[in-house]
Formats: sequence, structure tokens, C-alpha cells
Amino acid sequence: MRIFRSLFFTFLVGGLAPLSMAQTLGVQALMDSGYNSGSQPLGFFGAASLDRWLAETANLVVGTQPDGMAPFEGDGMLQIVGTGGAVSQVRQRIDVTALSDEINSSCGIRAFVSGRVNASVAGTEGGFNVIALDAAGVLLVVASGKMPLDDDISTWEVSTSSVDLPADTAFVEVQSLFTNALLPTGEFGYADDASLVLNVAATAVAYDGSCGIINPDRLSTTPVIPGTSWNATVDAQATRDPSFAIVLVTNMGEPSGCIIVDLAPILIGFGSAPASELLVSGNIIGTVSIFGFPAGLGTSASTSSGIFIPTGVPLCMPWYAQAIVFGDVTTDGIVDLDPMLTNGVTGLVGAQ
Ligand SMILES: [Ca+2]
Ligand SMILES: [Ca+2]
Ligand SMILES: [Ca+2]
Repeated sequence: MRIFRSLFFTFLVGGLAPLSMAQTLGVQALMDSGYNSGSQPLGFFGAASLDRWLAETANLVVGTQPDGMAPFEGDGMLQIVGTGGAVSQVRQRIDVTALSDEINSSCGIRAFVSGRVNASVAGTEGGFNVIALDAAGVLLVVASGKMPLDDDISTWEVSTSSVDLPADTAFVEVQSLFTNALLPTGEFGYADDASLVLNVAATAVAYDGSCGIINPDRLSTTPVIPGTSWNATVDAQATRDPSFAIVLVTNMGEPSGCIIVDLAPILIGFGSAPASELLVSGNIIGTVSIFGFPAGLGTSASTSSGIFIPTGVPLCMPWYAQAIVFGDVTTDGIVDLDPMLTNGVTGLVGAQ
């Protein structure tokens, strides 16, 4: 039986000021996100209006429809009318210039979009896209959440999309759209429960060094999000026996130059282990121990128990993690501990 135990994880973050945040971050930003009764009427698709739904061929409908479709939430939903054209879409654009400082910072802002879509026609594609535009309305980037739908009206499929807003993004637009070639004339697609949230995105990306060595024990982690749990996972190299690992979390990445070391004499005072490269530097801001992981089979990963990240950890703070993995590497014929360093994982602390 595997026993996973985390010793401690303490962020020491003195000297790192929190990014100042406008109030609109982390809040659902669309008007009429539920398309319920009392919503604004749908506007003309080509209008320049902000903060309202603009439609090509669609209706706001209340209650269960003659085709049996019922709203996902509240009493209303968006009914998109098939026209036989390329796509049928409904869009809403919001002004995000109040967030220009944050959008143009090195940390940046991500737009997270989600919503529910449904149809009664087999093979229909529908979903929610998100688009970033500059002050002149020129499209900078688009992310598609369009997906194949089933023909079961009792299931509302979840569509999600997100984009990291490029510098100089002034508007964000959410589109709910259906592929009309798959939504024939006279048929309907439906959307409900839309959401647009702008926030600092937490990231976690694995990396290797620049010195030509790929450390064979592998580390992956979840992103660091204050107020939630963080997990580190070690996947040991195939010839390593069961043992334990220590994950180091620091505030800097690969040291300048190449520090390629045999950790056995350094850490346990005798013997030798295959060389591996140090990929973190600076100050250690946390450590996490993972006990009792299985023999490395290339597929047998072991994960730390959830480490709670305090709510006070500043958003956008960079972090770097690298584990030291113990346990005998059997290929040298000597039964001993062969401590080696894993790959690194780096990211920015984010709100979601
Ligand atoms: Ca609704
Ligand atoms: Ca469905
Ligand atoms: Ca050995």
C-alpha cells in the first residue's frame, strides 16, 4: 500500500508585492449570461453595442419549447435558428481597457469562457468562442469552444474556451455559435448559462536544462492557486526501486552555467549515482516530501497529498520546482541509494 505524506510547504514571500487588481477580475463579466426572462432583447448582429447580446438569427425563449428543449438554468435560454448558412452566431463584446495595466504586464490576464449548449440534431457542432480585439476592433486572437453535440435534449454539453489576452487588447468578445451546415434550416441550437471571467492564469510547465542532459526521473505539478491544494507527482525512471522523493520549490530557475552533479556523495556521503542537472536556484520557498512511491515502471507515478497554498501568496509570483528522487537505480548492479534530480516545473501563481 502506498503511503503519501507531505511534510510541509511554506511560502516565504517577503519583498514580492502583490499585483494591484481591478475589481472586475475574477467576476463573471457578461450581461444576461443566463438568457432569462427580463433579459434585454437581442440586438442587431452588426451593431457596435457593448454589454449586450447581438444576434444573426436567434431568439430569447422562455420555458420548455415545442421541440422539448428546456432551459439549463433559470426560465430562459438562447435559441439559435438554423439558416443553412456557414454559422449562426450570437455575440457580446465587453470593454476591458480598465484592465490595460494588468493585460500589458508580464503576468497578463486570461479570459475564461464557458457555457452550455444543446441541440436535437445528431452531428451538430456548437459552443462558445472567445476573441480578443484591439482598440480599433481588429481581431488579435480567437479560441474556439465549438464541439460536436449529441442529439439528446436532456443533456446540456459544457463548452469552454480561453485565451491569454495579447498586449493592447481593448475588447473581449464571447460568441455562441453553431455550424449551420450541421444545423439545417428550421432546426434550433440552444445555449444557456454563459460565463466570461477575466483573471490571472496559474501556469505549470515542465522544463529541461540547456546543457544537453535530460534528467530521467520526471516531475509534474498542478498550478499554484492560492486557497487551493497543490500536488507534485514523480514518475521515476524505469529501473528505479521504490523509495521517496523531496520536491524543492524555489524562486529562480536553471543556474547560469551547467551544474551537473553526482548527488550520492553530496547527500548521503558515499557511493555514486548517475549524474543529473540542477535546474532550480535562488531561495527555497517550500519543500514537499513524497514517501512510498512504487518502482519506476515509466507509468507508475506517485503524487504528494494536497498541499494547501495560503491565500496570501502574491499573484504572478514565479516559482520553480525540482525533485530529488532516491531509491536504487538497479542498472549499476550495486544496491544503494542513487539520488538524482528530476526535470523542473515552472509557473506563475494565478487566481485560477
Ligand atoms: Ca437560462
Ligand atoms: Ca445534448
Ligand atoms: Ca544502484
